[in-house]
Amino acid sequence: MATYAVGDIQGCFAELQALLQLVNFNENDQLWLVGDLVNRGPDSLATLRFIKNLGPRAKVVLGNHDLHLLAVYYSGAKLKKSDTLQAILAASDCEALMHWLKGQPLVHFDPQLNVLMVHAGIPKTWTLNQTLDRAKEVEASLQGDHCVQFFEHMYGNTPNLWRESLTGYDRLRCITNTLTRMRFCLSGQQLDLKFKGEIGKQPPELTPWFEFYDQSIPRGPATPQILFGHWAALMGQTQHKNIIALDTGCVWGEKLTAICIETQQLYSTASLKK
Ligand SMILES: [Mn+2]
Repeated sequence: MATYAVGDIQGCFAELQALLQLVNFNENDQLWLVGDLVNRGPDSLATLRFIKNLGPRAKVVLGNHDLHLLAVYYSGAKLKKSDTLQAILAASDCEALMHWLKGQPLVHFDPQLNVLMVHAGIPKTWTLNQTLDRAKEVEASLQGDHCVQFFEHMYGNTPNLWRESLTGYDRLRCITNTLTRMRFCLSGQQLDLKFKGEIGKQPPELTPWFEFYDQSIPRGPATPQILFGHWAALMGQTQHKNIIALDTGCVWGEKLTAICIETQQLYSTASLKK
């Protein structure tokens, strides 16, 4: 049995199939997905159906594009010009797919493997248990009776600095933005949420979240490995062996990447985008 974690698919279903073939993915294996299963790419509907049908063999965390799709479906959020979500919204099984997607977590932690998966990243001040608890606050809102209100309040870049005293939708928005949209932070840990580019080209006041995180975590075997996506411009490079970036820009014409968690072997298949 092997566990493969795959970077942002964003509807690149053919590349996902090619990658699974490359690793000889079989019925004893588990598939982890770092989120952004859908949007911008050509076949988000087939991607969602395939992963849902894996049942308990798939572990998914939600990304910002997945949450956007849910907000469009549940609260009538507007589609953007570049969204490629129409086929899902028109599908006969749309409701079942959305219900399944809405039930997925923002963070997945496997204590046996000692691996934590999140779409964007973890702030340096959040312990593992705090991270799981804060993710659960958002998950409870998504899965509860008031998910429409959650989606109506989800969009926005503020508050950009986490504090425990935050309440209500400001608190849920800050947790959601941190776990699903963070890339660069200011020195005081404020989220930037605007600059998406390569490291080295950012404004001087910005630092990647994982540099702060790496400086703050205790060293040793108990520290979980972090798997994340969301940041195609990194092309898999963080320079930290326990912080693994899996988004390698398949939807932008680059490649789709997976890591076998047990062996730490990386695999990738080229984008089919013309
Ligand atoms: Mn993303």
